[in-house]
Amino acid sequence: MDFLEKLSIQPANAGVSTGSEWLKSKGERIDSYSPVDGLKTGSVTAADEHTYNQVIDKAVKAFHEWRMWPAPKRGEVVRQVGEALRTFKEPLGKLVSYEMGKSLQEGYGEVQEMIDICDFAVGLSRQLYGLTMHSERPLHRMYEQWHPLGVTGIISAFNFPVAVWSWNAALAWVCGNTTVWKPSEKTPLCGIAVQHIVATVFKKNQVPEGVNCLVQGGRNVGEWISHDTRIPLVSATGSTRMGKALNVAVAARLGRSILELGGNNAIIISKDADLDMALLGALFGAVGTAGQRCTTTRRLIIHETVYENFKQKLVKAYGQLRIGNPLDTANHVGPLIDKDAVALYLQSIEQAREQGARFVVEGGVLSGPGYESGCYVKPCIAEASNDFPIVQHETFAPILYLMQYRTIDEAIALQNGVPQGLSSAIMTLNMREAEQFLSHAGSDCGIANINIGTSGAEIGGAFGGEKETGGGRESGSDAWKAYMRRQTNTINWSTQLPLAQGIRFDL
Ligand code: UN1
Repeated sequence: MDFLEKLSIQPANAGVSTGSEWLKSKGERIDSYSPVDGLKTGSVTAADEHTYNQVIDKAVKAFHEWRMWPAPKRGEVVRQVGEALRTFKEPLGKLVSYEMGKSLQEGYGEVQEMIDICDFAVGLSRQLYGLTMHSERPLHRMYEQWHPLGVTGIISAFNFPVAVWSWNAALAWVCGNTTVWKPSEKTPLCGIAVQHIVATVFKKNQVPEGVNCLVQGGRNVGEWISHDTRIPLVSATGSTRMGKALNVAVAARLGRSILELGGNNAIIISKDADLDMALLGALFGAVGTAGQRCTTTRRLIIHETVYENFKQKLVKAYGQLRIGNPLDTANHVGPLIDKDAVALYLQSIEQAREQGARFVVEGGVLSGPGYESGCYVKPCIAEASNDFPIVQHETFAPILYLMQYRTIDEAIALQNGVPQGLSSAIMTLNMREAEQFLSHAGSDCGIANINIGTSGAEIGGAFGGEKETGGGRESGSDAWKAYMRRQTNTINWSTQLPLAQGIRFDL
């Protein structure tokens, strides 16, 4: 595994860093097992309270320096981080694939998202625009400025072990913030690799120690971050359960959070759809990343007149899927992250059956040569009703539910009829349906697509969703504003002091 060497990963790694420096911690050891072959890849030492506090103090101190760098200078450093990622795309993509279990192409794709967000952030560093306003008072000027906020906590999930961090970090840095990252304890080595890559660039540019911090650990470290008043913004990706707890803790201290939580994404397949296109979109959306994206397609809402035909096509396509080692590019579907995820998958299939679902493609765990890790499962399809509790719930596995509709209103109501609101799509060539779906009376999700599946969003748009998805937006568009504080300035260049609203206060 030469990629580990290329990424400076040791069998045992310190897990707490302020940039180039690594701190000795008495925290627990976290072992990383690959779901690809079940083997132990390495370990990291989690942060203990003492090293955690040292890191946050350093991040606060570094903020005071970093915020004084002109934003385009910060952007230049981020440009170089993008360049370094280009150099390391191959080994880092492989590590993502091996540690997390997604296909090699998707591993590379994830590193590409990191590169893309760096490019985006470089341009952004010259475009942190505020508005100017006309004052109601004579010889006065009003405008707003966006100032850096402070330390940004980033809590990321195993399924996008590096890209989601980069969406946050690249933006936070050009905005003048420092970052403290807690990667998922299921993919700790990805965090180590990225830390090394960024450290080289930061060192060369004399970026203060503390701008890019890493604190490995489990839930307790996440809790320290969410309660920590030194961290004005916490950006967290993960389950709705985690997000609800974190949100309460951050809100209780009136901090800010960006939440990117669960999805329960559907594609509506209209009678006017290009069915071949719909098939591809549904297939990648449902089985890509073994159903472990927040944007994974979990429900297909199919028009009754094309239902049987589409179902047959889908069943046939599932029959052709190759499940196996994700580093082998001939395979379509890799493993789930670990055995706990496999247990949840099996339990969900059981619950679906009990609640009345009818499986048209059966699930199951694969065994035998190549499947020794016990994490490879069969993507499955069930006909179900939208109101089954299991259908209302996000199961992070390749289980796809099919349902029928008659009218477009009914289809949209089904699509919206879940607690989550991340991604949605309609496959149709009918312009009226498409526009209705995108209208204020259409999809209630943060992402709504026409003739594209639910997953695979580009970094240029704001990424995130409504309802139990948490409401946060990351990545493109003006998502950067969440990482800054807005200040309204009024300047009087007259010789008088006129008051607003025409108030007179003469002596
Ligand atoms: C996630 O699953 O947390 O749209 C992020 C997509 C990817 C990002 C998914 N660009 O599927």
